Amino acid sequence: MSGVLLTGFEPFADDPVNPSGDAVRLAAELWDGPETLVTAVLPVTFADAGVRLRALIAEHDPDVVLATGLASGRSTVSIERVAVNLIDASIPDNAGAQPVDAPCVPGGPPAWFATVPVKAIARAVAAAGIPSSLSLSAGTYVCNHVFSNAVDAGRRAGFIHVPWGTGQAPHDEPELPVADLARAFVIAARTALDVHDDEATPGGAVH
Ligand code: PCA
Repeated sequence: MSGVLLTGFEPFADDPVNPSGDAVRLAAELWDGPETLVTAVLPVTFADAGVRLRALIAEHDPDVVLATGLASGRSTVSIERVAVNLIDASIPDNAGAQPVDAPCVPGGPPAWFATVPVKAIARAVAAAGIPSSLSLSAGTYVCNHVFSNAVDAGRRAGFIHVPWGTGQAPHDEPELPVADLARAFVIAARTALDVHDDEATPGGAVH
């Protein structure tokens, strides 16, 4: 197909909701093409999440794969730049597995860069009035595992971490409206389809 595979995640860590899954469902309603947008909500398990993503890629043959997940505590829509080939789970996944120091993709490289235009996406999201930033680590849990598999699958692939949706945060973590998260996903998908060469603007950090 010509288009985008957009994924979010189910709830995990005993939380009743996951804003990434909610926003992906809403993004499917907002999308007005012309390319196809296929959405899915992935399980938060090391055994199944990467396998399911690769099956969706094989089934739909998308040009772009955008995976998304919750990063509790972050205040911006974070466009991830680096997938590291490392699982080191600080909490059990939804199947009770807690692998330590295992590769996401056995035999793969130490890390991959996102292959979508991360700076163009971050700027386009911010231009829509939604707080956005670049991030250098997607962690070593299931999100990074899916990000690694997405890039390794050879598509233009990226990962977006989001804050809690408004009214969802279990403590006093930062929140953004789920409608804004969904809009950010639509903008990211549109930008990833349209922009092939990323912007050469400073986006790094001193530390
Ligand atoms: N966030 C977790 C896994 C699922 C999700 O939404 C993570 O950042 O790895």
